[in-house]
Amino acid sequence: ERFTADGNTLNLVPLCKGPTLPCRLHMVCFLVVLFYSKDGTFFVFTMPYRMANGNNTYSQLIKELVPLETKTQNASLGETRMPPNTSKTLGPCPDTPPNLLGPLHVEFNSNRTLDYVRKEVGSILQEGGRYKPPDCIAQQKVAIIVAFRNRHEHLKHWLYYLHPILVRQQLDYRVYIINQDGEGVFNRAKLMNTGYVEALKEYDYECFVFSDIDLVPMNDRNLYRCFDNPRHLAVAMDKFNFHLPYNGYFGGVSSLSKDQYLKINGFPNSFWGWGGEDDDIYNRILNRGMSISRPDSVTGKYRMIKHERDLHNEPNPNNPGKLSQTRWTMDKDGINSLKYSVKDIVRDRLYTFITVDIEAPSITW
Ligand code: UD2
Ligand code: MN
Repeated sequence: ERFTADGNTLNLVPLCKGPTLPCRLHMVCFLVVLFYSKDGTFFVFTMPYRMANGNNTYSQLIKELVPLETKTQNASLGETRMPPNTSKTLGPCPDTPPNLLGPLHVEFNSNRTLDYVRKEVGSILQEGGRYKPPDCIAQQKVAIIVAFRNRHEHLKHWLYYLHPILVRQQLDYRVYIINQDGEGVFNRAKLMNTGYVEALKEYDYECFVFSDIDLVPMNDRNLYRCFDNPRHLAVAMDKFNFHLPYNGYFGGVSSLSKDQYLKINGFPNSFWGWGGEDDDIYNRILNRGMSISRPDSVTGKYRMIKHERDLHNEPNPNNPGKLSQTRWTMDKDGINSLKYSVKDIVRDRLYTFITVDIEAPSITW
């Protein structure tokens, strides 16, 4: 007797009629499957699906971080209570982080509050938006730096997606939101310079990732680390139909090691308003004999949160003309000429929020 039609009802458990041996075996198998799936080890079935379709839900994503969370707590307790030699037994994290998922489902329609994000991912982080792998020594110490003003709506989505990704990537990292004070003209590159200096005041970072607040990677194999050459990470954005808009494009998200950054004298401070600063950085890199490293266009996919141009970040008509001068300006306009003052530092669970006065002019063009 197998699964056969019995009148118009289907006999689904034909083997289980009374306490016979086949019946018991059947029940045991059923319970074993139930047990394993509850335990989270059912991944054999869910993983290929997620990897193929990028359809993992956020709760799945977070669930898989829970063992890390427990380890983090143990590790931090361990650090204070155990003798120091325990930390010496940690080996380096592997070149390829083992828990990456590949393609990710990213959408910005859900209502997410900062409190909700804090509840979801806050427990795996330390104050200031910091994480450090508990079970191995991270390959790089990375400061994630975001130029910011008045984009709290984007900040929530960005934190919601980025933290689990960065945790999976086994980085020793902290998130710095560099908030431009006042109503003057916005200056993305100068804010990034400011973030570089402020980050180095508190930790010995080797690598700096500079990101827009509205860009979320769609693949966690796009590593937020530094490479042999300055790296452009946002190579395939939805807004550019998942292609590079032009060969020398360096906008969105990039990473530079401390050495690479110093070699180009950091970023320009003089690009006020929208546009051009990323091209100047690109020129600086080529002028110093380096090239651009990039992920492939599948790994480098991004979604940008749709938005209007902000107030006081209008395109500056003076910026494009400056690009032919980079070779001569880059040595005197950069990290060596940076002037700003810190107004306030807030260490939230999800980020370090630094408000800075960068001596912004009001629009003069
Ligand atoms: C493009 C580049 C960006 C930069 C910019 C020109 C993409 C995806 N990005 O961005 O890297 O080169 O052109 O300057 O092509 N911001 C605020 N508040 C403001 C204004 C800007 O927080 O009032 C920050 C925020 O992080 C934002 C970033 O600056 O993501 C870039 O500004 P944008 O998003 O308005 O410019 P967009 O999308 O054209
Ligand atoms: Mn944008």
